[in-house]
Amino acid sequence: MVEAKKFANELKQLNGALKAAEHVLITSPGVADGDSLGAQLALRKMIRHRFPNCDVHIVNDEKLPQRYRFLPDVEFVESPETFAASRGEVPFDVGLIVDGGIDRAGRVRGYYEKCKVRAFIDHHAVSIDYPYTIRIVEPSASSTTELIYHISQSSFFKTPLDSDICQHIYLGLIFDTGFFRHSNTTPEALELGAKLLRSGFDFTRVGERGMLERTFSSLQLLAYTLSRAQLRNDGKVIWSALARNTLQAFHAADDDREGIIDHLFLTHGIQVAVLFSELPNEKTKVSFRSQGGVDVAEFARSLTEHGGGHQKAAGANLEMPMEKAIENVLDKLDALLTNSAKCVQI
Ligand SMILES: [Mn+2]
Repeated sequence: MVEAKKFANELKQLNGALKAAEHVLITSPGVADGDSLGAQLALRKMIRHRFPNCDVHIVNDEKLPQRYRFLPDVEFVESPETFAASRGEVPFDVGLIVDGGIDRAGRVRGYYEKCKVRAFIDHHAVSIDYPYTIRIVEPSASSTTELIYHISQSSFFKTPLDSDICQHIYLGLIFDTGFFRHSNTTPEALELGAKLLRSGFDFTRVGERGMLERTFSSLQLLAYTLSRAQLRNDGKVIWSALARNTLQAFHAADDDREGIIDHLFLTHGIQVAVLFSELPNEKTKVSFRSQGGVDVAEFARSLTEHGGGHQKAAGANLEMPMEKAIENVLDKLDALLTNSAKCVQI
């Protein structure tokens, strides 16, 4: 249950800092996804409503994926290049990072660290140790946009729920819950979905364009990767691999890999799905999905200390070429499944 009251002190502090601020920075780590982008756009709307004279910039280190460019206000999302050219070195007063920590904010980290007030708003249970000035973290929120919704409706901000902000919040909700399917789909998340729909935006369009639509390159990449999938361990494991030259052959971008693992995972009878993606410099990204019997977060951590995620969805970046990673990871997974099968028999 998400309650803004729980963060009354933090919200008071945030409101005070924003009131005194001229220049505000909003960012998110890594490549924007439906939740991190929705959260940034909704937050911008909230701040601009309460403090119309405030100069608010959304700056992300990575390029905004094409699929989100239909959203309202998306023209306000900047990259460090365009931003530095238009603005120069004027420092920000308040920096806000949403849906993940500052450790993965890339080039935006420098701007954030110079802010007098550094706020962190997130729903992930684990976060890095960083001296944030204001920390609003609520793991019971299905998505960061659900948390932003409650902040925006608190007595400090009272943001009107127009159809634009409702789209932003809705995109985060459907992205992080997988269209209200994953275990983080709480009754509150569904009730919020219903409330947002009442603002009258085209939710079919937001769901299809923001979540399901693929470019033709990406569709071909998906088809190719699925056609090369293999079963293993009596059909309990399904896996496939994506080489960099395959991406190039289909003129596909890195984020075109999005969603492939979910197709593998939804194969009847499997327990674990694994997708290997070749990275530059002889590194390999490995992603896992599990039906629940195998804790893939624990397994990912056993591969490297930087591995992790959730029990049913996890990943790791391995410092080895893809061929070696495939052999290594699948052997270890076989051993794990064989051992757990023995345990069940006893
Ligand atoms: Mn999220």
